[in-house]
Amino acid sequence: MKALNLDNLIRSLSDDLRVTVVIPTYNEADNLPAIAAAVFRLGIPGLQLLIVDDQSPDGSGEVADRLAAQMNDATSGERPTMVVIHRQGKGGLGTAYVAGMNRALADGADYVVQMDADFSHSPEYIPQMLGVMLATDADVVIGSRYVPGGTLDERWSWWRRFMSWWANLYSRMILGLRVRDMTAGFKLWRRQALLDIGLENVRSNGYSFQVEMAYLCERLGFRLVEIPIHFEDRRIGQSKLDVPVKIESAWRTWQIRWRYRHLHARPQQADHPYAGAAEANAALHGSPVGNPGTPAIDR
Ligand SMILES: Nc1nc2c(ncn2[C@@H]2O[C@H](COP(=O)(O)OP(=O)(O)O)[C@@H](O)[C@H]2O)c(=O)[nH]1
Ligand SMILES: [Mg+2]
Repeated sequence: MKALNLDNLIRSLSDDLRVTVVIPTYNEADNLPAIAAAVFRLGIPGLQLLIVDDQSPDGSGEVADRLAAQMNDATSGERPTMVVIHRQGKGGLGTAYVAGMNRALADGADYVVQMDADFSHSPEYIPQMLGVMLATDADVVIGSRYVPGGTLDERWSWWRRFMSWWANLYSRMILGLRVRDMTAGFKLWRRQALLDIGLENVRSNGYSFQVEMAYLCERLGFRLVEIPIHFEDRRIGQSKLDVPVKIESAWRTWQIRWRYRHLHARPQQADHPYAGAAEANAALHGSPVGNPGTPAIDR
């Protein structure tokens, strides 16, 4: 039997796939042209790249605007190939993702990829992630460092390895989750999964944004698939997630456990895989999913 070629599968289906890749940037001017080129080189028809920049002092926002103008001039699709959101000042990773994901959903994306600008998350995995999502009916596919086959950059010091291992163990133990890579920032989301989560309620802003999203996925009964990736150290520039962000993540883990203590996934209904999750979420938030209303969550 011929082996399944995921790239071919994606290309044959991609007329119907509206994929948006969301990349938040803060001082990534030197990475942006290369990462944008690498994403577009995948050749996934209809793919949109969405940059969320926070007035980066190094001019990332202007670099993104220039790239978007070039890309959109050269293509004539139903929707723009590249979009840039400019926010006023450094607002944090979590709110940048929420802004980008909301825009992607409003613009009709069926699949949303989240990833760093710094090549830690190789765009080469995106076709595989899409293939796995389509083949397994997963709601979320996670590019994971901590499943068999996943690897970390050899240049990571023992201290960074230890801190990453510790952050994962800490949040998994406190929240009682099965996901292996709790702080993974490389994910593919199905549209309905993001709608069911209710992004307007997500509070965490640093690494804990990833933890809160992973927690909601498991509690809402989503199908999660982790695929192994090689995680490369950022090629250029420095990490934007500093010590205060790490401290935020430590206490947020407890807050996440407290806020969502009443959240349980309902049994899923055969004809609508999300029905249970949506209902549970609506009950939790005290308002229909997708309607901001007044959420009934402990703050
Ligand atoms: N818009 C925006 N992007 C951010 C912010 N903080 C980090 N980023 C971006 O989020 C991604 C992850 O941050 P990074 O520094 O790579 O974190 P690390 O991989 O954990 O060291 C990168 O693309 C950053 O440029 C922020 O406050 N606002
Ligand atoms: Mg990074």
